Amino acid sequence: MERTLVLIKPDAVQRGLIGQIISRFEQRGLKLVAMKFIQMDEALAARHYAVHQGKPFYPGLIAFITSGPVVAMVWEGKNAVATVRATMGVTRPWDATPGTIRGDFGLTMGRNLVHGSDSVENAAIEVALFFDDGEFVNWQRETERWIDDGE
Ligand code: IDP
Ligand code: MG
Repeated sequence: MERTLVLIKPDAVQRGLIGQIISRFEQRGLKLVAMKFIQMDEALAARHYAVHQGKPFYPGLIAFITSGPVVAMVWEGKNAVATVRATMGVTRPWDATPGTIRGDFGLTMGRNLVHGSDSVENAAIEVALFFDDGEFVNWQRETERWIDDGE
């Protein structure tokens, strides 16, 4: 079963959109297995956005992601990585399809509300960056057979 990291970024927290954003992933059928409300420090931000180091927007990105609290979550399900990315919408909110999080709530790239891992490989790395083994909740969802066809 795939797992992926989602961050509700500081802009979405400040705008009071935590509940609506979590609802999108819940409604999609993904299963929440870990969650915490944290303020990221520079070190964590630098590790999380290491691939963007050296790019012109990097300093602004680090300043933004550490500017206020974020909600960090791990969502589980078949094709969880791709499903989260599709639910979020593309990076540039002006290109994001209405009905996606960025397409419904976003206007600019530097305030695009959510982060989601972009590959299964990166998801494993990012999940481990934010969560220790003991922070996952192993629970049985009673609606599972109405969501996952078992194929
Ligand atoms: P993603 O969040 O959709 O995966 P990435 O390309 O991984 O997009 O970029 C990480 C984050 O950096 C974006 O979500 C966005 O907030 C910011 N970002 C990316 N490119 C730019 C840019 O050209 N200008 C400003 N911010 C950018
Ligand atoms: Mg990315």
